[in-house]
Amino acid sequence: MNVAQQGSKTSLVNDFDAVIIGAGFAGMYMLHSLREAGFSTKAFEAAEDVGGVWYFNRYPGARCDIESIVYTYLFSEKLYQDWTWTSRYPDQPEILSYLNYVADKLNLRKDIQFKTRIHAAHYDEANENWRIYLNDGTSVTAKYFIPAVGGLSATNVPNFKGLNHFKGEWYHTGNWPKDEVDFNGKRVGVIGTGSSGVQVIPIVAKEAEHLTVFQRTPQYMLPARNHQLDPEFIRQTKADYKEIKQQVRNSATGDLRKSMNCSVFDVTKEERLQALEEAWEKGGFIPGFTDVFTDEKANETVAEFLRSKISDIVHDPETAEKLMPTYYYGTKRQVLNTDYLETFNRDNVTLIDVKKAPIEEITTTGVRTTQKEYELDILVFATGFDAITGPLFKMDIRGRNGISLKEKWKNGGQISTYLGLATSNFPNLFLITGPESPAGFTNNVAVIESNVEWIIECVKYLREHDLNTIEAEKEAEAGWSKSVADLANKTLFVKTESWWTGANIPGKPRGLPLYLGGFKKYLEICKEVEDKEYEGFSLF
Ligand code: N01
Repeated sequence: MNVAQQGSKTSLVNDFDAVIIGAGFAGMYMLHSLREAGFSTKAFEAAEDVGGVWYFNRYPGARCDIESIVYTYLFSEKLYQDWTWTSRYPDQPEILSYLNYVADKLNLRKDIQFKTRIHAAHYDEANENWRIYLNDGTSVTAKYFIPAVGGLSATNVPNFKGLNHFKGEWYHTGNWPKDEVDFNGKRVGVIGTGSSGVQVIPIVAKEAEHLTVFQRTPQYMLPARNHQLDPEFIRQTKADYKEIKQQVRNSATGDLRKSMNCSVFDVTKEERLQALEEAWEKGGFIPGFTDVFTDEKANETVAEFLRSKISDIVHDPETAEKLMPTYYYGTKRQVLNTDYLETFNRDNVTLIDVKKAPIEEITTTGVRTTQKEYELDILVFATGFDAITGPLFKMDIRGRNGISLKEKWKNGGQISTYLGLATSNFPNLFLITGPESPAGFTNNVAVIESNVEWIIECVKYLREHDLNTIEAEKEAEAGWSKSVADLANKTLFVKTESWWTGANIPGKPRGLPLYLGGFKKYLEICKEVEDKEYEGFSLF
């Protein structure tokens, strides 16, 4: 037991100054920072070890689509210099190794309790603390409660009739077993063609006797052109550490992506096509024209270019036609791929359009659509996540007067936060990559670092000023939520069904609770609030 010693007002004995949930990128950095600042801290993690989503998403082909040199902690030059990434886009085993390296270097595991789920956290107004309930029936108390659970950790297995009766094996990409799954000689079905499906499909196709892909919405495909990093590039990125950190923090997306800085229509058609061809050859995300996500006609120019690539690559015209997306380009999270379209030229791969012929049932031996039954030995759900709020709603989080976070945000569908970092009626609860933060549209590691650093400065301020509690004010929160919604409503993103808009989960309220003003602007706003001694928050 630790006695919270900050400030004369604090007489309560809490188990910890801070409790964190999760030991992924966010939880690990938060734990390190709180400890460095002298706060007694405990992290709880459901998995057996560190890694967060990179612990659970160990499906074949799992790879990050943000470049390794920035999908990494930048807060510590020593950590940066002592680790060497091997490829442009790091795969899951390498990211997990990296997080293990960090956990070792910073000696984090001694303050993480693994194999422990938190099912509830309740704010106690009398004691001004949080009581956090563990799955072993015990509970702990802390002044600060920090669910560092990310936005993409609550897996979504659609409620198909009959799944319980399926006699084969089935897996979700986001909760993949540690033991290798053997696809050799098997009839495999994959449902879902988002980032996860697009990565797992080419790998499974090479092993399985037959692969059936159940696609509801085709995606625009961008080639990753992943490659090994050469020693000179590695030497240079290490030498450029400070500039890279600076560039990330001055960017719109928290990475080194370049933007075109002009409208689609400021250049000629030839110039536009040349820029798109160059981007296609280079691989990675296409540098954004300023109006591509706000103007339908501008958007269509890029969409048309990407559709033409599908016809170029896929031999069978009928299959190519099924793979053609019609929604606004980029308004579902963009997908980088390696050999995805080429996979449909294989004889052992079949593409089924389940928008046309929806899945009716999982039978004991496979999947039945309204048109046909497909016999399968293994079924893979690449069906994504109950994103953004899902991981928080899995817990019973209650603030003042017993008000539940789920009720606050779900009734009327109104998610509301201040800066994506806090929400009124939930004192001393801090979010990392929370709803209404730039996460989801930004390199998440960059958002994590900025959120953690803001939180640390905040709790240090509270300690220095002998304050026990910080809480977002309702007016500030309403203002932030409105600005988030206003920015989103000017874009084409809100017109498409995606996990960003909540449309992937039946019955989930629609919206786009992510800040689209750009990472740099977000950092400036957060800094201003900090400089004005937490304007928009009540401190007491
Ligand atoms: O999930 P998704 P994901 N019947 O929601 C389909 C990050 N990530 O796991 O589009 C039939 O994108 C659904 O169809 P539709 C990244 O941010 C990153 O792939 O809703 N199909 C869709 O095709 C990413 O965006 C990396 O019509 C159903 C698919 O399942 C996010 O995680 C790798 C269905 C789900 O796609 C989520 O990606 C992996 C149903 N009932 C993930 N329900 C990298 O860094 C859903 N679908 C590369």
